[in-house]
Amino acid sequence: PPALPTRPTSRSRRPSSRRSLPVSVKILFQKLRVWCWPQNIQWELGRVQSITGENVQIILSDGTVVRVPTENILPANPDILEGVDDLIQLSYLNEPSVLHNLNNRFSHDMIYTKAGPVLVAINPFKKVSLYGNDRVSAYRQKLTDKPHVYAISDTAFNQMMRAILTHGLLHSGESGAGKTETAKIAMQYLAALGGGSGIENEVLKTSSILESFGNAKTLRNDNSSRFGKLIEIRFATSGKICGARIQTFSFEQSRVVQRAKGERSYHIFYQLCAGAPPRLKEHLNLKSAREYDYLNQSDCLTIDDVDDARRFKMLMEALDVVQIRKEDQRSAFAMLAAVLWLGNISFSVIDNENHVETVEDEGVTTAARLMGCGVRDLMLSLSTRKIQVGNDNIVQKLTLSKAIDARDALAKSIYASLFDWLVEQINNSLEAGKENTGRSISILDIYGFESFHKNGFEQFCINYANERLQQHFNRHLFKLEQEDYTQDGIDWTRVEFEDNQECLNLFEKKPLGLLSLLDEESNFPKATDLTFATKLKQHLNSNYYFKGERGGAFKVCHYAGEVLYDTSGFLEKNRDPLHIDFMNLLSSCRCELPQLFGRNMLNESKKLLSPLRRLHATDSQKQSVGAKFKVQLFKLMQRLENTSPHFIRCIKPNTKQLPGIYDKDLVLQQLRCCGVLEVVRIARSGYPTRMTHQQFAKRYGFLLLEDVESHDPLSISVAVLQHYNVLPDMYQVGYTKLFFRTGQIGALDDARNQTLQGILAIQKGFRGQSA
Ligand code: AOV
Ligand code: MG
Repeated sequence: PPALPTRPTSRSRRPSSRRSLPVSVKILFQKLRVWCWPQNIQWELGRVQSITGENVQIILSDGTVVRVPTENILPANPDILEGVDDLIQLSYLNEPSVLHNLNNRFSHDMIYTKAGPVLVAINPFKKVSLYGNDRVSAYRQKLTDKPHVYAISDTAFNQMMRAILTHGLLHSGESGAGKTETAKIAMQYLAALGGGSGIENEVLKTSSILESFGNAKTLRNDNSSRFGKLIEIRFATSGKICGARIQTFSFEQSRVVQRAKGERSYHIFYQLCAGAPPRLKEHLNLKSAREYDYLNQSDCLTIDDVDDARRFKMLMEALDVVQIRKEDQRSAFAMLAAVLWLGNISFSVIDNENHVETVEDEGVTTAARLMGCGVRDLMLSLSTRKIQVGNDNIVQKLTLSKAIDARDALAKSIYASLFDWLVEQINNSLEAGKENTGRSISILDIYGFESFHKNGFEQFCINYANERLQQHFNRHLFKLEQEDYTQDGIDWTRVEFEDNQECLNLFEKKPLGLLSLLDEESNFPKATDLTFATKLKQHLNSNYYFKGERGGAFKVCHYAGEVLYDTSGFLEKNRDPLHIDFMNLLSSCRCELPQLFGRNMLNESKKLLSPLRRLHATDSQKQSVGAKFKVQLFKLMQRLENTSPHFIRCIKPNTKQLPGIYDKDLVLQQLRCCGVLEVVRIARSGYPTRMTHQQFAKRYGFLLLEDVESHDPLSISVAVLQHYNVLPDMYQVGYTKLFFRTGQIGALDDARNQTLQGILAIQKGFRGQSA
């Protein structure tokens, strides 16, 4: 059998029930269109010329003739099915056919394709003429039914207005696959649909604000989201947007102080340095980006085709639109500058034990001025630590590395607090005094799955979140769907799918899961990243989804591929240490924002320190970064459970971020990971429409034009189906429900509408006569 093309991160250690090789063509005959696998490179399209025993001679599209064993052949779809809108329509559903169909569409800029209930979106990496007012109105007026984010948003909107109140548009895909862009396009459509109140403009502007503060250039994506976002757009009974609420989660703080070469910190820093107007610049003592250590360390200050100064102007306008007061804006910029200046603070070693003092220079004086605290206070809190011994306070000098860690921790938490504050301000403006009708469409856009050469704690969290989201996808499209069939007793052959529950267990199990073990080790004073790695190996090496590696490394078999994690920094990042001295310093600041940050942090830590709390401490209150992350993720999943989901799978066609390149292996890997073929298989052989016997009898029973009152709902239902000649393989009768294949209910509804119109006409005529 053909070796399946795999990427280096293929899931070689997983059980491969789903990955069974495609069944080859059973009946071969001359001129049959087939896919063949001649040289173990890729699938090629050809026609059968002759068959001798186990070998087949095939003429490829370019005229070459190859001999291929029969098991390396799969049926190809007829010409007429080239580039179909929905993969359901393919006669032969195999990997080369699906790849070919998507490629065909992609090369004609048709980047959207339906895969049953799921929308597949392939990133074009260029402007495509699929958007704008004309397109929006075409979808609104149902002049087109081509697959599109507009179409899926329209469906959600209509369902929300008619029956189910809450919906979710859930974007998933690898880093750089187009989740954020697609989410924005969906938002634009909803804003056009529910526009008029003016609030839609505010909603749209939030994206660019949050992108400035929460996105950065990474090696995978020039505009990579480093936080997760769920924006709930609320609608009035009239269908107009009446408010919104943003929930963000797990923000990548470490980027503020360090990151890989070739990556940038958050866009806002470069935008501020490039675009601040002269007076602001002077007030903040702002220099160019290259003069800040926090920015220049990763050898990357600009992004091709991006004008940071112009972006800053746009940002200031957007901040006005969401009604952030000018003085608050200025305080926020001051905090950004303070973070940058903190990074330039240096220390001098004062004894042979490596203890340090803070150097009194431009860095520390400017940072202190911007934060509104005394220079001496800041210098002291950076280089010393107060500890309590019995009833006495002792001041301890810090070593160089500890002082640098402390400085970085302060910078990170100021930035993270600023981000949270910003989201809160935006929410206040979006929610203020708005009615809540319960109608909403939530749009989920998180950071995509990441696998770099070196993967740290950040990737560990990001990929864990993606694993959870994949579980949600599986549950809805495979588990719940099929459970419904079997529970209702209909005849159904199960479609297998790759369940990722085991991998989630590896993360979440107590006490022997990755997160628990990490917390345990983080609480242990003498532990190091290496002892953590050893502990993992000790307890988890028999787990199928885990593999201990040399040094401090380990591998996890994610649904989207194997990832090698390096444990260095795990413990420190999980502890997230901000010393109480800093909290006190912040809450004593003269400027409003740092005070606010300090107070919030103090409140949180007080919660932690109170003995009663500690006694009842649950996971959420232990507050390690990993544990907090898990709680946030569960809260998010809970909210998603209460919405009717619409899935959008974004696909990255190449890793170069370039238009026109369709890397088949890369696309195939992503299609496999998210189980696109299986979804189509279920959709094709499944029964997407279902109604209880009662519902059906009530809706269609009157069509029989006879006394239906005396019969039970099931008998009426079956009589209707027979009367309208619905073929037996087009529906199934379950214990409580009737299940229909695609399109069947549409035909019945047509008949119903005709009859209703007939009745109406007769009534009118009758009324006309009597007048
Ligand atoms: P992501 O959200 O999935 O990655 P983005 O939405 O940021 O990916 O997309 C990456 C880049 O692809 C964008 O900056 C655009 O240049 C381009 N792009 C995506 N979709 C489209 C489209 N429909 N039309 C034109 N260009 C597009 V990450 O946030 O890294 O997981 O954490
Ligand atoms: Mg994104």
